[in-house]
Amino acid sequence: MDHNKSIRLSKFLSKHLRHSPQAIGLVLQEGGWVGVAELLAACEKHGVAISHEQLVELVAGSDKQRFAFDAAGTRIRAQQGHSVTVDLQLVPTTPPAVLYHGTAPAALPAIRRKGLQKMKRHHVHLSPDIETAQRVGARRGKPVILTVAALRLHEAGGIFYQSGNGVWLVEQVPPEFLQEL
Ligand code: HQG
Repeated sequence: MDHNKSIRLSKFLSKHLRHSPQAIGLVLQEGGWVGVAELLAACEKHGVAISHEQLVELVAGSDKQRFAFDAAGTRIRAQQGHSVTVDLQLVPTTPPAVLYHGTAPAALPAIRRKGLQKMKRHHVHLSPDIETAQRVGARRGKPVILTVAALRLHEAGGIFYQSGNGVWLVEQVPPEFLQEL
C-alpha cells in the first residue's frame, strides 16, 4: 500500500472509530471496539474498500499506534482521541514526575488563565517526552512546550491514564501545575 493511500485510510478510520461511527452505520461496543468484519463491510459500503490484509498493515504501520486489535484479532478500536462517548476501560496509573504538552502560542493566554482543558476530546493529552510534545504542537505551527508537574497533580487528586500507545490522559491540568519550557 503506498504512503498516500495509508494516510487516507488512516484518516477515514480515525474519523469513524473516534468521532462519527454512525456516519457509516457503526455502533461502538463497550471499550470502543467494533467487529473487524463489520468495519470492513461498512467501509466498503461507503466507498472505501479496505482488505483485511491492508487493515493489518495499517494498524502495524501507524506511526503513533492509533489503532489496536483485541487479543483475538476480531475487533478493532482507536486507542485514544475519541469525541464520541466511549469508556476505554483505562486503568488509573501513577504518572512520572514530569510530562509535556505541545501547543500553539495563540492558546497560551487562555491556558495560563484556565489551565489545560480537554476541549473536544475526552481528556487532555500529554506526551512522555519533549520530542513527542513538539510533534503534537507542530500540527498548529511553531509549538510552545509546557511542562506538567504530573506527579504533583496526581498527588493532589488528578487521575492519570496511559493509553495503549503511550499517550498520557488526564481530565484537566490547572495552571499551577504548568510551566513554559
Ligand atoms: C489547546 C493527535 C485554549 C491544546 C496528537 C491543543 C495528540 C487550550 C488544543 C492528540 C486550552 C486541543 C491530541 C485552553 C488546551 N484554552 N486552548 N484552556 N487547553 N488547549 O487536538 O493535545 O493524530 O484536542 O493545547 O498527536 O493538540 O489525532 O489536542 O492545542 O496525541 O492521533 O487546545 O491528537 O493525535 O487540540 O492533540 P487537540 P492535542 P492524532
